[in-house]
Formats: sequence, C-alpha cells, structure tokens
Amino acid sequence: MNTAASPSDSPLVRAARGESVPHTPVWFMRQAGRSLPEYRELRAGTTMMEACRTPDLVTEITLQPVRRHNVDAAIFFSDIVVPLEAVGIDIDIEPGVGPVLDVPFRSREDLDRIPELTADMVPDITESVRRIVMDLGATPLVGFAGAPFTLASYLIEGGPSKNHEHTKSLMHGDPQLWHDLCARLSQIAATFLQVQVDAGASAVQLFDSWAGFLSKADYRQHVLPHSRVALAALADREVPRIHFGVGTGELLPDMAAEETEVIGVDYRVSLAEAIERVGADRPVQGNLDPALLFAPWEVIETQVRRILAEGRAAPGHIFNLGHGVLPDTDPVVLTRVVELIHEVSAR
Ligand code: 1CP
Repeated sequence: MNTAASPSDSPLVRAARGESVPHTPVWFMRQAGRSLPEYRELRAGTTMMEACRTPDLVTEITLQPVRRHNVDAAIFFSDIVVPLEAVGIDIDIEPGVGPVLDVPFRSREDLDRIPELTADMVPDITESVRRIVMDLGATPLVGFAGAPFTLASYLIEGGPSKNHEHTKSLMHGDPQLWHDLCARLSQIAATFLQVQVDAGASAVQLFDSWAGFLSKADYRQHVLPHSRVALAALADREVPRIHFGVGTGELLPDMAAEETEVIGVDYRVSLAEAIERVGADRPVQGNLDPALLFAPWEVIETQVRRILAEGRAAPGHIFNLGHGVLPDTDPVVLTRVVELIHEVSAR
C-alpha cells in the first residue's frame, strides 16, 4: 500500500526520517525466498549464486513478495556473499546450508588474495536494481550488504558457524590481520551498497547477523569501527541507513552511537526496551518473532498490536520481523499481517 508519488516520499523513507506517515510501513527480512511457491518454481534448476547474478531472475524474485503481500518496500534479492564472489573468492551458497568455502581465509597471504570491489565487477547488480526500481514505481527498494564481522566469519570459518571460534581466535590472536581483513571487507560492503543506491535503491540495510555472539568489549574494539566505515560511505547519498544485527540487545546503545538513521531490533528485546536503549530520538525497525507466525492468528494479532503500540514511542517505526521469514512460513499469514498493520496504524 503506497500512495506516495515517489520512493523518497514513501512511508518507509518517511518513517526512517522520523516524518509523519499515513500508516506504519512494513516489509519482512527474507520476504523473497522459500516461503513463496512462485519463488521455488522460478529457482528450480538454478543455483543460488547463478540466480543472484541473473537480472531477469533477481528482478522477478524481488518483485514477487511486493505483489503478493502488498509490503511497503522491496528488499533486493541477492546475498551478503555475492560481492565476495564478485571479487574472485571461491565461495558457494549451498542449499539448506548457506555460504561455504573450500579453503577458509586465515593468513596474511589469504587476505592479500582479496581485491577491492569496484562497480565494474558487478554490472549485473546495477542492471538488476535499475530494472526493479523502474517496475516498483513509488515503492522503495532496500539495498543491503553484510557487515564486515559477519562476512569475516563466513570467510574465516569456511561456512556457517555455531561458535565463531576461528574468527574470535584470529581477532584476538592477530589483531592487525583482523583489522586489515575487516578494512577490506568494509570497503567491499560500502561499494556494494553504493552500487545499489547509485542504481536507484531508496534505503540500505547493513546486516550484522552474527554480532550477537560478541561481548560488548569485542564489538566496540574489533567490529563496530569497521561497520562504521561501511555506513559512513553512504552519508553523502542521502538515503536512510538501517543497521541490524541478531541477538544485539546488549549492543543497541553502541549501535545507536553511530549516525545511522534507523536501528533494526531483533525479537529478543521488546521494542519498548529497545527504544529506551537506543534513545527516543531514533527511528527503529522490528521486531515480531518469526516463529510466532506459526502460532494461532489471535496470538499473532495481539503481538502485532503490541509492537505497533510500542513503536509509537519512537519518532519513526518500520515494522519488520526480528529476523528473517522462516522457510516453512505460510505466506497467507504474512499477507494478513501486512493488512493488519496497515489497518491498525492508519492515521
Ligand atoms: O535456496 C535458497 O533459496 C537459498 C536460501 C537463501 C536466500 C533466499 C540464501 C542462502 N540467501 C538468500 C537471500 C538473501 N540473503 C537475502 C534477500 C532475500 C530477502 O531478504 O527477501 C538477504 C537479505 C540475505 C542476507 C543474508 N545471507 C544474511 C543476512 C540476513 C540474515 O538472515 O541474517 C546472511 C547471514 C546470509 C547468509 C546465508 N545465505 C543463505 C543462507 C541460508 C544464509 C545463512 C546461513 C547461516 O545460517 O549461516
């Protein structure tokens, strides 16, 4: 539902700036993907990485949830490791697993093998974004990148990790190499975001999915400074920046110390508590627990109403889940949630 004349005047962008909105805007992390039968059909026979680099597929997959659910934004269909593959890293996205590397990155020589990302390495991303933006009209496209720590974890562990032990061991055992690696990754993340914005994305989100595994001290010293560089690289583009991490309740005040426009909140902290932690002058995004989409409708409705009410304490609220849509989620429920949010929050 978007009656704005242009994406820059859309409810999502207005909420991110703390301006008045006709209703609370909503989109869902992982709204494109396995919860949609039309996605599964389109993806059949194509690897995830191939799909991410094919503008026809990226455009259609990005638009599918917008058409179906009437959400207030599209999220660019790609993956946080796409820019790593684009600079020549041998990385794959395995079905049911996620990003994997045959040879993990753990030494100075490994780092020297990672070049900087330049826009001419990802012409397909520019093309995909341009096509999507043309089709979306006044609905904004959210571009995204993985934050340096989360990207580093995949590179160093060689795939998804429960404990991030090699990553933390390198962070503390060779802080100089850690910082050099993260500096390179923040350049890659920044350029990936800039390419999307320059092609027409109206907002960006930096995903630091695994930051919740860090102590506050490690986050401050070894991680946040690099995310800051990636976020600051967008400052002159004048699009709202959303900074999101999973399990980051304890880190919210530090995340809010950055100049980003919106703080993403995961589902482990209530939105009311999160607003207290980030300060009442900051727009927030979140935070329905994606697992609750499997509960009876009355439960979902109560939670949605509670989150909308709590969100009113912030100058802007973008409704979202506290993490991505789970693959077995009934898409009909997602559409109903969007309707409910639009109805309850209409001003
Ligand atoms: O076969 C498939 O359908 C592949 C599943 C899939 C999809 C649909 C992966 C593999 N990535 C994606 C797309 C994707 N990834 C999007 C765009 C779609 C949308 O949001 O609607 C986005 C924003 C991401 C970002 C991403 N990839 C993150 C950050 C967000 C998050 O969920 O925390 C992370 C951590 C990844 C890595 C990744 N890629 C894929 C998987 C299964 C994972 C996670 C693996 C793990 O647990 O470590």
